[in-house]
Amino acid sequence: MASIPLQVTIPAVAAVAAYANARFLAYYDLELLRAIVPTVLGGAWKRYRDRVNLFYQLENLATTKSSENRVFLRFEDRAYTYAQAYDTVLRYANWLKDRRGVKRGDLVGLDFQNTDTFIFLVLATWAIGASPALLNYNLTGNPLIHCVNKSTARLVLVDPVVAGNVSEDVRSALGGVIFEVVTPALEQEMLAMDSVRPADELRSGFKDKDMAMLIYTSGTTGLPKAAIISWAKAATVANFTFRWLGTNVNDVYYTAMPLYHSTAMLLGFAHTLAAGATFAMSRKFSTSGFWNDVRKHNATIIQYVGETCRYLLSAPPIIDPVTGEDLDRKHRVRAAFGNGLRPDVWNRFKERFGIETIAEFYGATEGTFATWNKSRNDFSMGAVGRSGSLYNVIFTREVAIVEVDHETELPRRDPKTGFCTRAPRGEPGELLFRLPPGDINSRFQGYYGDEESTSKKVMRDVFSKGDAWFRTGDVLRWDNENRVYFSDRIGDTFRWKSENVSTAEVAQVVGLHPAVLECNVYGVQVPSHEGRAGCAAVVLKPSCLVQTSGEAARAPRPTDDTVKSLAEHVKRGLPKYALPLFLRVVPEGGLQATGTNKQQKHNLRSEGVDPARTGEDEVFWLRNGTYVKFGVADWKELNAGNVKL
Ligand SMILES: *[C@@H]1O[C@H](CO)[C@@H](O)[C@H](O)[C@H]1NC(C)=O
Ligand SMILES: *[C@@H]1O[C@H](CO)[C@@H](O)[C@H](O)[C@H]1NC(C)=O
Ligand SMILES: *[C@@H]1O[C@H](CO)[C@@H](O)[C@H](O)[C@H]1NC(C)=O
Ligand SMILES: *[C@@H]1O[C@H](CO)[C@@H](O)[C@H](O)[C@H]1NC(C)=O
Ligand SMILES: *[C@@H]1O[C@H](CO)[C@@H](O)[C@H](O)[C@H]1NC(C)=O
Ligand SMILES: *[C@@H]1O[C@H](CO)[C@@H](O)[C@H](O)[C@H]1NC(C)=O
Ligand SMILES: *[C@@H]1O[C@H](CO)[C@@H](O)[C@H](O)[C@H]1NC(C)=O
Ligand SMILES: CC(=O)N[C@H]1CO[C@H](CO)[C@@H](O)[C@@H]1O
Repeated sequence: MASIPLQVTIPAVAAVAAYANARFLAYYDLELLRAIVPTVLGGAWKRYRDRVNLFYQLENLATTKSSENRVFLRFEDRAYTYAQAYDTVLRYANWLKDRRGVKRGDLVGLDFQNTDTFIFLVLATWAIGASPALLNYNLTGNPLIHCVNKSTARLVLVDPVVAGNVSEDVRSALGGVIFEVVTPALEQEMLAMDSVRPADELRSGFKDKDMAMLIYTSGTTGLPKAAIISWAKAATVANFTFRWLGTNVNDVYYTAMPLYHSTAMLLGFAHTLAAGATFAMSRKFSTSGFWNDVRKHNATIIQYVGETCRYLLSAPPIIDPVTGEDLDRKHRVRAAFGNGLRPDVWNRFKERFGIETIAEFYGATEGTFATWNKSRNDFSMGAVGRSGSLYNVIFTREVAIVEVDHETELPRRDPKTGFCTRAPRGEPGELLFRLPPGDINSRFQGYYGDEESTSKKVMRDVFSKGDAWFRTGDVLRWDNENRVYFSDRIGDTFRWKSENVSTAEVAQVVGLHPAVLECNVYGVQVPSHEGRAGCAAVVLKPSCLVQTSGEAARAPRPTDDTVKSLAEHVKRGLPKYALPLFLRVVPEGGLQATGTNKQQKHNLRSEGVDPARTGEDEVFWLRNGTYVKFGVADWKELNAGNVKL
């Protein structure tokens, strides 16, 4: 598996070098090694020179002749060179320090959509040895109170566009915190500060494991958790990814994913900074605006997450209003980089938009490792990682896929030995990463001020007494050809007829049906049945719906043919126990997603198929081999125990 320990030590590099002479070195290994070795050595050099702070990367680029006039940032109609951005950052830093009393080691809350100001403020906090806490701008009320409180920030700077989300109840619940909207007038005040470089002392003495920033996990259930992103993690992820993708100074990296999340912040922004390239962004994602912005900024690399590519695929082609030309392939994008691209979208996306390379990675914000695959063909379509034998030799020590107990949602322990068992090749299991048992913190910094959540991610005595491993909560399969596939999130897999059903794998099959634009699969409780029955919530192509002209806002109704062919399709593609017994047709935009376009399941799951809770949506169930309407009478029959599924 192509796994990148975020703190590989020099001895590991030496080991790698030794293996590099061996005959069995595969091409993918070489590609990865070319990225890893300089990253590791670069990290050691930074530590040695007391320069772990990413501010120094901006400074180097801004004060070197060959790069100072290169464009660093593009946003809307504005562009800043490295030198201009550096000048602005120094002024903002001095404002934070002198006018707001922010000190070395403090946290500053930033509640922003993607803007140039947001980027400058992140760099400005680093410039004075402080760290930003990146708040999800969409949060309001209790979740926002919780996130700000957890961060311990005394100052929260707010984007004027989202100021409405910081309501009076938030301000009064957090009496000691100052919320300040960054109006154009306030920005003028910041810009009027002197452009003096804050002293090195403010940034000196920080260690690899110290916090660069706080990023909140989107927390599909419960309140967000504040993951500590260390300097080592930020720099290693950034440096490894730019080397692996081959990002160079002429590249323009474009993202519309929110910068408060690690994907855009680390794999987008920090990546571009490490490469010394140009970073372009949009305020937020919009299906209709995406390609126009890509063209406007001359982007060469685009970033996607989750269902982003599916949304882009489902949109009609953009036609040039003047020439009538189809603009789908009119761009300079050479690579799409991200995570969560489903196999059913992979090829269609590449073909329609003419994109040569898809680079898919897997990793969690708070995780300690990641896996990578860059693909120009479809051999590994849908795989999140691929590696050669070299990696397997070195990293089977560091990585394990273990059998899971789906009742307790924990890795299963052998009743006799008390230890966990590695899943056989090709079988799904939870992905674990080894941690140094005596010094967990050096590799996994955990959640800020949240011992309990932190310790839940660490498992001890897994294969032997005293060892320690990081739990990803993700179920993966690692096949005999060394391809790694994402199977499911733990907790999403459900039990039916004594079998374990992976929702992600079922969704992949359903998603391949031509009528399906988007699909979300989950298990629902049905009266008088053990376990959970599969339910697929789908958004269908308009051409597969009964046209009900005149009637506004009616629930979409699939045609009989569509429903029939969906039943045939799932029966062909899935084992009997995994068939979605229920089909819920939702209107476009009806499937909830996070700010990074990742699907959410919990609401759908709790609504189940009770007609009182599914609203206007039409629900079907599989009877005698085909989908038929499911209604109140059927629900009553189920409740009365008259139906066996
Ligand atoms: C990351 O790359 C930059 C630019 O090549 C380099 O200056 C820096 O030392 C590297 N940092 C780490 C931690 O590898
Ligand atoms: C928060 O602000 C954004 C941007 O104005 C808006 O789209 C969103 O609906 C707001 N959220 C709430 C819960 O009001
Ligand atoms: C903030 O956190 C502190 C310490 O965990 C807690 O005592 C306090 O109740 C929290 N305040 C709010 C408003 O949630
Ligand atoms: C994009 O490229 C075109 C053609 O070379 C050029 O005219 C335009 O100025 C470029 N736009 C930006 C934002 O660099
Ligand atoms: C399903 O998961 C349970 C609990 O982890 C396990 O005991 C059982 O063997 C699994 N069943 C199959 C068919 O894999
Ligand atoms: C933002 O909040 C609004 C209101 O709570 C919600 O409808 C919307 O889905 C949220 N958007 C994102 C991207 O989280
Ligand atoms: C299924 O087929 C059987 C036999 O043809 C029939 O008796 C039964 O009513 C059918 N069930 C449904 C739900 O259509
Ligand atoms: C980096 C990496 O592992 N890339 C591989 C991803 O998968 C494709 C197809 O198998 C390979 O060609 C890449 O080398």
